[in-house]
Amino acid sequence: SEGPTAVVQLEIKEDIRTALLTINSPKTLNALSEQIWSELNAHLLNLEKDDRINSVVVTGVGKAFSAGADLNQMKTNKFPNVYFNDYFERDWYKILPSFRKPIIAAVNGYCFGGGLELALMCDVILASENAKFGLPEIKLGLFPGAGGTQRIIRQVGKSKAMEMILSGEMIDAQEALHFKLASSVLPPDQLLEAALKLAKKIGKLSKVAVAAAKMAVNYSAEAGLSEGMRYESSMFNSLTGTKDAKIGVEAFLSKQKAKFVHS
Ligand code: CO8
Repeated sequence: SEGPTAVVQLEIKEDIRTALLTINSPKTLNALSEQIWSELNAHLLNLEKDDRINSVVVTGVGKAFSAGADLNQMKTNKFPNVYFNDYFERDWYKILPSFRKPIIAAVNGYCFGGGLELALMCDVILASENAKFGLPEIKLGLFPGAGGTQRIIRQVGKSKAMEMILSGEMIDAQEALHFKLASSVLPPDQLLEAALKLAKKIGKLSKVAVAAAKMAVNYSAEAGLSEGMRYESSMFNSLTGTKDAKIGVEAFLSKQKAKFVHS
């Protein structure tokens, strides 16, 4: 066959309406090569249109979720080719954050640099007990360049964000939990199960309501409170006109389980 072997594995779990994306490049600790980004993006673009899928779980093989940008590729960067190839503004930068369906990051180990920035673009982070989170770019004479400086502060607050970004030191799973970077910490052998369980719960709900909820929550990062509430309110009003909202409310009142039609 032509081209390099795929390094991002896609598994469609139709029964729970979930897609599992696994980064499988353990020899470089799942460092984010151009190939990994482009495979991730290609999968996401397909999954967004895939009616079988309501939510996505992303994880990594081996001892890392991802150790960040692929430094072998980064070392060949020169300003003109970075600039003219739009290295820091290309699709990978936009597809994940604007993906409409929920994405759960199941962080199984090292989650560094661009890897943490990838996790921060997801909606929920679940951490394994042996996960380690860090933004070590400063140690390379750089700083986080894929949303890290903007997103980490919203999770952990200024003091911890500055500590992580300025020192490049990592934090463990318990600290990540304490600073609200992760929503829970699980034994390594239960991490994926927990992520899929959450995905399954979401998968049973109205796809349109879930997508709207995700958009409304993410909008809080862009807007002030009154503008955000106007957005919330117009989204909410629109949702009341969906079939699913009718089905959901009627099912509750008649003490039955809602069977959503996702429209
Ligand atoms: N890129 C390429 N290869 C890597 C990377 C990486 N980021 N990280 C680890 N590797 C390789 C190592 O070179 C090593 O290869 P080899 O076996 O051939 O020597 C192999 O993975 C295993 O790594 P270690 O031997 O170092 O494993 P340890 O368990 O001793 O240490 C660590 C694990 C602590 C995670 C360590 O590997 C480390 O510090 N890695 C570098 C982390 C780092 O600096 N990441 C930040 C990169 S910069 C960045 O992410 C900027 C993002 C900007 C946006 C980019 C979008 C694409």
